[in-house]
Amino acid sequence: MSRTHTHPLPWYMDVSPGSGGLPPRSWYAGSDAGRMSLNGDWRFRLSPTASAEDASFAQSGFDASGWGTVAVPGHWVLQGAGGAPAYTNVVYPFPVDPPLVPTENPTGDHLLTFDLPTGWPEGGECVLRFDGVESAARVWLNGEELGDFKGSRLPHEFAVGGVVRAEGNVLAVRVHQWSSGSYLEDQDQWWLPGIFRDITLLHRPDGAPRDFFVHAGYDHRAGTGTLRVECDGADGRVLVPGLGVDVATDEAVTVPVEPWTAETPRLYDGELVTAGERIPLRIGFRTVAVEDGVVKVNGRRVLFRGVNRHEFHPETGRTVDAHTMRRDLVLMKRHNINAVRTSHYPPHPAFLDLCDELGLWVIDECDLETHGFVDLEWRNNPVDDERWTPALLDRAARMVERDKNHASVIIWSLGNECGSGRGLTAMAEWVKGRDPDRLVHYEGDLSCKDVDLYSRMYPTHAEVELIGKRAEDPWSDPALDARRRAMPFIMCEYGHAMGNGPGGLSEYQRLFEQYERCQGGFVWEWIDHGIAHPEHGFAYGGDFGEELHDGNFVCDGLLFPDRTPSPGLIEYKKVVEPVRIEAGTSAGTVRIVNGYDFADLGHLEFVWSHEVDGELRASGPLTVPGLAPKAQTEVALPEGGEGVWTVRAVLAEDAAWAGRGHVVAWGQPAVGAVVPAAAAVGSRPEAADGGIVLGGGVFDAATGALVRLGDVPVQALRLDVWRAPTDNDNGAAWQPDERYGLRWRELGLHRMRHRIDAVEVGEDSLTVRTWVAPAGVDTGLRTEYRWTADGERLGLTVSVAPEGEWRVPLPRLGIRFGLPAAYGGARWFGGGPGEAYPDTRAASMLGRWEMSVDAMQTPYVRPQENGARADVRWAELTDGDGAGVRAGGGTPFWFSARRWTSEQLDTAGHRPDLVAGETVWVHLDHALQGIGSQSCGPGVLPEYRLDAAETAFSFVFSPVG
Ligand code: IPT
Repeated sequence: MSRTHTHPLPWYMDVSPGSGGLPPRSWYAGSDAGRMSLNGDWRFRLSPTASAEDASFAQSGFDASGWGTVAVPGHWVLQGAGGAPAYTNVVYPFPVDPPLVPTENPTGDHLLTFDLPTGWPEGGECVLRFDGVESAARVWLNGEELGDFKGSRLPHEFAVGGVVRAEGNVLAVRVHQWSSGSYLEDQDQWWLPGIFRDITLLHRPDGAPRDFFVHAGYDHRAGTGTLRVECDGADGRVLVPGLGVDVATDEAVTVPVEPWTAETPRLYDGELVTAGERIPLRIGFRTVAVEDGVVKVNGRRVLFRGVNRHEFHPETGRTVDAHTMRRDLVLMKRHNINAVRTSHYPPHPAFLDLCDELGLWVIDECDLETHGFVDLEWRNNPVDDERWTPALLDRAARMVERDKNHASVIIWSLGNECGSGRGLTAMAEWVKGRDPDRLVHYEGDLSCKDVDLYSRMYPTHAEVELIGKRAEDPWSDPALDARRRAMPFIMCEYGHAMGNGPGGLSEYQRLFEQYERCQGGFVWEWIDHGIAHPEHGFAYGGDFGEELHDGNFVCDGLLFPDRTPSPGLIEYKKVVEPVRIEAGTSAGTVRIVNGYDFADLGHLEFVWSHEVDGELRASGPLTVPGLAPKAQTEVALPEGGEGVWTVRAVLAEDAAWAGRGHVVAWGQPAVGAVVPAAAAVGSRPEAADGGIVLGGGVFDAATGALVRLGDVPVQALRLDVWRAPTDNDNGAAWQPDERYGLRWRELGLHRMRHRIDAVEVGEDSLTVRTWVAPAGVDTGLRTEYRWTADGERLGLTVSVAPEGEWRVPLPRLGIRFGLPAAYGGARWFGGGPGEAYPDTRAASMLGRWEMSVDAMQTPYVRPQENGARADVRWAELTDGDGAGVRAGGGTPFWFSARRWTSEQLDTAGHRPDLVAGETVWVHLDHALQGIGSQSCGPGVLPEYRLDAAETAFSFVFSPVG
């Protein structure tokens, strides 16, 4: 602990969790006891330091008319009330000297005057509840100090019955941005001080319970549920009309029930009736346990198709309204996500009500992270210092007590990235003692000594496979090793969704399906934390002038900040789809596999469609038996012949999260043969207009450059191997090797020179021989363009031979050319509708697609390579009249088009830096380097590496319209 501190420390710096508050209890909404929201506009004053010990503002009669206002709940730094957001991932934004914090400690004084509503009940007690304040608060009501607290994303309550009055109450809250608690809250996110969750005044009638604990297990053998509601501080009855249950509190009753699962979130409405209060209950019966080395719910192995969710809104930060919470969950359900880790703190409590209702497995994580100590070799880590243990236990209790009555919560997580230590052991022991019916998770201690499951972040596929076989490298202590080896395995984080990507999700999914120990994972993360910004569109680290920051590492979600799904989410939906639809063993059949853990297929309808060259020929319903979980069948498709057959599984009825007809899963059991474009040969090149004319093409005689195709001017058609590096190409600073984004730049692939060695006019061809290489090295690509024609059709074969030493893969291998801006309409037959790369192409559906070039862009918050379409047989770019150019391929190719160059994409820092120019730049790529997940995880798998090798590929161009 601190080498410098003097005694006594001010309250906000000492390690105690707080003083004056009530013990924690469960959170619930909707009882018949009176309540009053204290949300709204509060008077606000910001001071640059915490030293203002003058608490006169808390006294009745204080004149705050000169103060500004802030909205509560909210963060003052996002309301123009002073200060600014700051983003760091691991490093603390202040000198590390626990528990001391800087003198520059922004301090927000909040003041509200309120009257009790008419009809506020007499008698009983009153409780003032804070659902979340960052990072520490001291509270006065009517001049009387109630106490103080730390633990930003946890509830804190004070008894105020003796202080509150009918009229003219003055509630004063002093919030310090920095406190000893900040050392425990070093999560990878914006530092955002303020009263960011609700404040409520609650009436506690005489005879109301202090707390209650709903135990609702399910016996899958008997098909019964056992309900027992422990009640503290009152006796009462538990009523569940739908089950005919009417029992005393603390009494167990066993009845036949439908169990709760994330797939079938059956909740029974009930009521806890006490003399003083009637509390609505929503009861889900389920039992979670580790059996035979796997996590089972209701006796069955579950597979987590999860995401890590931070609370985030681009305007309001961690103040997330009810509509947005529901929207997150609806989006998750629509994308086949069945699990949430509440990284890295308990969410707004109402979020868990929605998880119960809509059906998500939840890992509820405690508000605890001390990651910044890693760079100090974990010296003075609070989780291994017993002086901090009371604060850790307080945090554990505030989470467990608050959230214990949720069916959706099946795992408690002690926190994130704290290293290891005695404090964590103490937390785990306390949690187990209080709630033996759930599992305990913590990833940061590889010994797994305190937990029920083995959890890792960002391991490679190869390591996951070893773990799946229970053949991982042994842990140093044999007893702990044996214990860990017998545990189930999850990845609490994987698939780092920063920028373009993540790649390699399908390969992980195969491992989860192959090894029962591998029970899935949680993609990092749900949403980009880009803050709405007038100049930058969405801001990230550094945009507010932070001294230390981690750039756009805060934008690594499956949703863009405005909650538009990114291609990563579309990919994840397909990879984790709960029904597999694939080619059957014999032609003309489709295999359907039910991959749900609990649900049969009764809630789905199946539809087939048949297309030829992208044109719909026929479609209709497909009868599929209501397969039990894990069962499969093969079904014959109707007669119909060649072409693309697509089968979709759609919701048969409206669900709470999507309407009837919503596509849950799809497959293309037959995709037809690839028909390469017929060769364009036979025409003779001729000299004309100072150039060379070959079929529909006009070339510059000196350089051999194509200048016109039919009526369409063409610019700078040539070999292109560069892409604006993605975040995954660049890799994270701590990645030891293979950071290709950097190595490509070192080699100079972004500044290739094209030397023309020969322009040869032949009998029926025009050949241009070139050397493509960066300055300063003798490594390059011998490149030959061979043009042929057949009437208006123009053929191009590009032959590439690498020479010299190529130690890096190529970003891409293809051609790029420019068309005038008018050619901004795209149509293609190939994969779509969205972006795809070699290792992110599961969701790419073969068909005919049409959209503007503008719509083909994926708006990553930090611009980077994007927008490729996979497996393209032909593509057209046309103007408003439908006239333009068509390109077909010898083999399917990758197609992208944009109104800026890769170089401009590369230099842009934010979306608004990309400005449409006079040219549409078209890329037709023979091959692309994969994406991987190296911005925080493993790189590109070997099969998706684009090594430089001798290659030839061809296209046929023809005019359209
Ligand atoms: C891991 C963190 O747990 C998570 O909060 C986030 O920072 C993520 O990485 C990357 O975005 S820790 C990392 C150093 C492996």
